[in-house]
Formats: sequence, C-alpha cells, structure tokens
Amino acid sequence: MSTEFVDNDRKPVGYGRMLRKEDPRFVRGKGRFIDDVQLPGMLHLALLRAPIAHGRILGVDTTAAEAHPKVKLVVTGAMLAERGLAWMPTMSGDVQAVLATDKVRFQGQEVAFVVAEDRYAARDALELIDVEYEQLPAVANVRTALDPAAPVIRDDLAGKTDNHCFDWETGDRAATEAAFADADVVVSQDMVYPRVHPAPLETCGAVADYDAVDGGLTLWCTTQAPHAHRTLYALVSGLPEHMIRVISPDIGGGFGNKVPIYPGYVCAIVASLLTGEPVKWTEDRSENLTSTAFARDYIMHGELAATRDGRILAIRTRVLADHGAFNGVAAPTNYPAGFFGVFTGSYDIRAAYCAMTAVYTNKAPGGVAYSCSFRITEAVYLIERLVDCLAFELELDPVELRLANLLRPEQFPYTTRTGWVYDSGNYEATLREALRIADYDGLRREQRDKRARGELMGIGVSFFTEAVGAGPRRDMDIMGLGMADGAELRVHPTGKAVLRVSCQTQGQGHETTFAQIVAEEIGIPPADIKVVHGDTDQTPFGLGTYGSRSTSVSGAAAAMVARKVRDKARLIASAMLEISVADLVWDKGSFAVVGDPTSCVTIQDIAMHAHGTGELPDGVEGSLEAQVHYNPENLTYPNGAYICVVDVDPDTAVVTVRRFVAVDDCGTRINPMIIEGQVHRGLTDGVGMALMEMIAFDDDGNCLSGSLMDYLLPSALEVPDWQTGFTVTPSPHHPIGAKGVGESATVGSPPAVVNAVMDALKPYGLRHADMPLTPSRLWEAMRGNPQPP
Ligand code: PCD
Repeated sequence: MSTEFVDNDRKPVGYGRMLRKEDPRFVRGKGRFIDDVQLPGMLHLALLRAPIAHGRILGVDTTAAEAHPKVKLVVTGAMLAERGLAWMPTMSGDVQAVLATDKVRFQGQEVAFVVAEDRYAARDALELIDVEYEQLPAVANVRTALDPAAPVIRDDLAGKTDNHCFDWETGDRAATEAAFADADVVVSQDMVYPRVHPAPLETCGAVADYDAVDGGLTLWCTTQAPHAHRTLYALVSGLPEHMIRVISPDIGGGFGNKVPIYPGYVCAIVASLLTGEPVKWTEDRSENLTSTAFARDYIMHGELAATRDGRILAIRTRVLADHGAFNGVAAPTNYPAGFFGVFTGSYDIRAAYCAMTAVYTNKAPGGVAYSCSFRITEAVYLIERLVDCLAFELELDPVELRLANLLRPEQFPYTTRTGWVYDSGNYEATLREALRIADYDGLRREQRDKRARGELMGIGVSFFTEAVGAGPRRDMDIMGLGMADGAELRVHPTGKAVLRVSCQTQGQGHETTFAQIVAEEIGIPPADIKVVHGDTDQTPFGLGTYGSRSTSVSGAAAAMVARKVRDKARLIASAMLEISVADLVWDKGSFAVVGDPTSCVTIQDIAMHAHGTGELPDGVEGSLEAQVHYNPENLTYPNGAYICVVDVDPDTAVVTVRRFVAVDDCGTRINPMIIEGQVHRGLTDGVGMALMEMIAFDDDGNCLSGSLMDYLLPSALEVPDWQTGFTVTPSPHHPIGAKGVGESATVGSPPAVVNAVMDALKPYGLRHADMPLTPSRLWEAMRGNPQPP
C-alpha cells in the first residue's frame, strides 16, 4: 500500500505523488515517540522551575524532598557546580545555566531536579523543595533594557555592566545613505515581529541510560540534530564520543524547537550517571511554552527609498533584538542574526544596510529558526510590509509595484547587496501564476463592489525568497562543526537497499522522499529502499534537520551516493555483459548494450552478481555500496508568490481568511503530495502568527502565555481551503535541482495575511498594525488608538 502511486501514469520509481511510508505506523498509533521509550528500572525526573523572572537564590532546602519515600535523588545547582556542570555552552557562544546557582534570570528557569520512582512522585516532591529568593527588578521591556538604570542580568559574565548582547551590521551604509538622499520618496515604518513559539505537538524529553559497566551512554532524545548533539555532549561532559549514542526516535514536530540542547537533557544524563539507572524526563506543555526556545522578537524600523514612479532604490533597517536571558540562538557561528541578511528580498535593490543591536532580558532564551532558515521570516516580513507601505504612499497596486522591481530571470545567479548569491528563479512567472489562480483582477473588482457597500474585503500579496540548505563548509558551522552531510547506501544481494542519512525527519516524510531520490537514480522501487536515520550509531555524520536543509544537503548526498553505486554497478554490468562500459546505456533500473536492448542486466541482477561468485572487473571489490559526504556549493533559494483574501467584520474587527493562493517554486519536486502537505502546514502557521500567536509578558517578566488557552494556535477552523500551485526553476548546483520547501509557507504567508488585513482597512486610512492582528488590537487601530506592542 505504501508504494501506491497517486499519480498512476508514472513508473513506480522515482519522483511523483506517493503515499508516505511512515503513515501506516502513524495512523495506527504505532509511532515510537520519546515518551514511548520504557526501560527496565527506569526512573523519572522532574524539574523545579523559577516562579519569578529575576531573583537571587539565597538558599535551597531539599531535606523534605529527599525524605519522600519514592525519591531517589535531589540535585541543586550547587551540586552541579561541584562537578563543573552548572553551566553549559549555548550554540551561539554564550553560556546558559543548567541549574541556577547564583540567580534565576527568567520565569521557568531550571533550579533543581528530583528523580523518583514515578513521574507523579517526582512532581509531588518538587513541592517539598524550599527555595528562598531575593526578588530583583526584572527587565521585561526590550526597549529599556539598555537604560543605564536597568538591572544587569548577566552579572555571571566577567566585567558585564549592562544588558548588551551583541551588535551586528550588514550592507553598505554609505551607498545606502547616498541612495536615500537621491530618492523622490522615502517610506519608513516601525514594526514588531512578536515573540512566538514553535509549539510542537510533542514537547521535549529525553531518556538517558548510562551503563557503568561498559561506560557507554545511550540518550534517546527529541533532537533535530543527533550527531551535532552527540559531539557537544562529548565536549561538555568529557565522555568519549564513541561511547555516546544519541537516538532520536519518531519526533512529533520540531519546528526549530528541538535544535538547542536544553538543561533537561543534561539533567537526565547527570541523573543516570548518579543513579546508575535509566532516567526519563518529559516536559509538560507549560514548560515547553515558557522555558524552551522562542522565535522572532525583533523590533524593526524599516525604510525604503524609491522613485516617484515606483522604482525601489534602497532599503535600510535598524533592529532591536530581544534574546532573553541567555543567547540561545541556534544559527551558524558567523551569523548571529541568522540569515536576516536576505532582507533585500526578491527585488533588484541598489543599496542596503542593516544595523542590529541584541540585548538580554529576563525572558526565556532562544532565537531559533522556527520554521524558517534562521531569521528569514523576520527579513521577509520587513521587506514585504515595506513594499506594501510604499504602494500605499504612491497609490500603486502592490502587484504592479512588485512586478516592476522583482529580479528578472537573466539576473541569476544574482548577488544581493548584502552578499547572498541567489541561485535561480523566475519570479515574474511565479507571481503571474498566483495571479492567474487567484483571478486577481476579478478579486479587485469584487473588492470595489464590496467597498461601495461598506464591506471590508482585503487582498494581500507577498513574494519571498528563502535561503535554505546551510551550508557550505567554508562559510558555515555550528560550534566548529562544518555543515556538510553524509549518506551511505548499501544494496543487498536481492536488490533491496538501505540508505543511511544524518538528517532527522520530524514528520516531513524523509523515509519516503529519500527513498524516492535513490529510486530515481538507481531504479530500485522506493518500497525496496529503507531509510535509516535518527541514530548516531547507525548513520554517517551530518548536522541534522532544520532551516529546510535536508533536501538541499542530505538529499543531495543521497543522490550522489546513489550515483556512486550506479557507477560501480556499471562496471559490474560491463563484466557481466562482457562489453566495455562505453557501450552500455542506463535506463532507470538496468544497463543494456547500445543498440541491443535485449542484452541487459537489471540493478537487481547486478546486486546479486556483486555479492556472488561471478567474475568482477579488475580493481572492483565485491558488494554494492558506497558512502559520500556532501558539502554544498551554495544554499538553494526557493521562492514563491502568495495571495491572501480576507474579510474583516467592521463591528467586531474579526478577520476571516477567506482564500489563500500559494505558488511555490522549490525547483525539482520529489513528492508533490508531501510538498503540498508542507505548504498547507506552513500557511496555517503563518495565519497563526499573523492573527493569534504571541508569547507575552507582564512588567515583572511573568510569562502570560504558558498554556494553549493563552497561546492561541490556529486550527482547521481558522484557515480556508488552501489553493496551491507551482513553478519549477531547478537549482543549478544541486545534483537533482531540488530546493527546500519545508518552511517556505511559514516565511511567505504572514506578510500576505497582514497585507490583506491592511488592504481591507484602507478605508480607515490605516497603513500598518502589528501582529498578531487580534480583534481587540485591530478594533483599537480602526478607532485611531493603536495599542503599544
Ligand atoms: N521535498 C520535496 N521536493 C522538494 C523539496 C522538499 O519533495 N523540492 C520534500 C522533502 O523531501 C521532505 C519535505 O518535502 O520530505 C521537506 O523538505 P525540506 O524543505 O528539505 O525540509 P526538511 O529539512 O526536510 O525539514 C525541515 C523543515 C523545518 S526546518 C521545519 S521548521 C518544519 C518543516 O520541515 N518542521 C516540520 N516541516 C515540518 N513538517 C512536519 N510534519 N513536522 C515538522 O516538525 Mo526548522 O529550522 O526546524 O524551524
């Protein structure tokens, strides 16, 4: 069943619509997630978290908790400090407390842990720990974090006298100022991309199992990057790397949330080392929302310079970035602001400049690539909102304005003013396809009629370019680990194959699409190719799955390793057919003698021969397998045009997303059905961020969004039937021409929704309101009282 082709006119090999191989286990409830891992004698860990955002720890009394009959162990920060484990490095060169020793720096921070016989006892015993705090004033407002009077959060850092985290700039300041000086028109707009949370269905967790006899540690954990995590655990704990095995089982959604290393994972390891038993830690929903990595939280001031007839000349932006209490950004080392540098978007812009200041606040750490390749969501939102602001000022149609400024096909490969080399695209064709599907002119006519009747209908357009597939080793690493990925392929004697990859599916369907990539190259049906991933003992090294990098990097590795196997198969076929390799032709799955298609051997015949007793060509070893390590030459640059149609209720300011057209160009499409699923997911995400989601804090740094009653996620009720389309502009450097797509829709949709709402509210003279566009916020804005973000 799992190999059934929905697109039945294709041969059952290679690319095309295909039901997911993983579905039978998921729909039967047979997936194996972290909480399904049960080991004999397993103990349970619970974390005590700070009730306040900022406070000095005066004392921790664990006596009563230790006396609990089911408690095996209680550990405080002080105890970890004795072992040199109270602090750990973050992925961005900062340090983060595993358990607080001196101060707590955000509400929900880890202070102590209990290990008990069962989960309930561990939780109960937390209540028996008595922590005495001296409450300190909290820095909850990013705008005042750098005030001289602001309390210093990171007094653990030697010589630190303020809350400054880092400064970053990109582009050419002088050229940009000159372009602005020459411009007929300048539009400027302040905008906030609020703090949001990836909120995966499955929260984070781990099971650590240390074997004191052989010195090996097995860690099952919710990680998007098992190999990188293993190396980091080895470096931090001093355990030898070859004795650490990280297993990432089925993952119930990642969305960037499962890229960082969290204190809970480290505590589970420590607990297993100390007790000699396996220890499980599973987060609850509030812990996930309040203490694991957030995303966005950028306050942006953007400006566009243009000619009066709508030629965009330059873009300039200042960003104030809230990084929380510890800089927990997970992005390549040299990119503290992720890939925000692509803020010139999809346009032919002559000059660009960005200056960013990042600060510490008393909030949870993070800054992860939540459904975007490291801050591209923020960059795309900035430029796409600014383009609409410019259209508003010039009274131009936002589509016309975009068409006049989009990069043209002959400009690729195109180097942006901030140094990114866009590989390929046909932006106008992509936008025109979206206009066609949406019947843009018809929509505008409908809007005119409705406006005349006092109804608020809005049409929003966005065009995005993403930069995914991090990344070339020369430019990108995470904590010194280059971002290249391995792949290993073994074809067994009967012609069935096993592909081993380092990336880690979290629901994207790699077990299906990666089998399809190999199938396309060597002609073995996808059903006969097993994809092994998520276990460092079973797979070659690589940096994992985030920033939509799997297809661009591991997918390329899979194609390359299959080609390597095919090359070997060709040599063996030449011996089998007793003909020179030059006289062989490949036809997906078999080699035949040129001009004599009946003299042929299939890949399955070759596999048996390779493992058998027959003659092999000189210098060719038996078996049919290969390994590669693929270092991408460049990122891939998927792009797309989105059109959103909304209705806004004039009395309640409730927004209804009525239609949404998404045309994506991700180059060669491996499995269109999976791509559509990915796009639907991302669009839903985008509607959520535009209209509902925000992690909010009060003035004391109390998190107000610690449950799904307070942090609203979109459901099927809030979203329309998505209409998708595509264009195909292959990536020139990727072996199969594919670009990533997993996050495209999250990146491209928020500005389309906001542009649509602003378009609906044009009769009110409104040009901008900040996300999330909740009814109360919009209602105030419609009455001329915009709420402070
Ligand atoms: N594809 C195809 N074709 C093309 C492309 C692609 O077919 N051209 C497909 C593949 O193969 C896969 C998918 O699709 O399966 C996706 O892909 P990509 O784009 O490469 O991506 P990846 O890497 O794989 O993944 C990742 C992503 C991300 S990143 C995110 S957020 C999200 C997405 O993915 N997540 C998730 N999606 C998803 N889904 C699900 N289900 N779940 C999840 O969790 Mo980050 O950075 O992490 O934030």
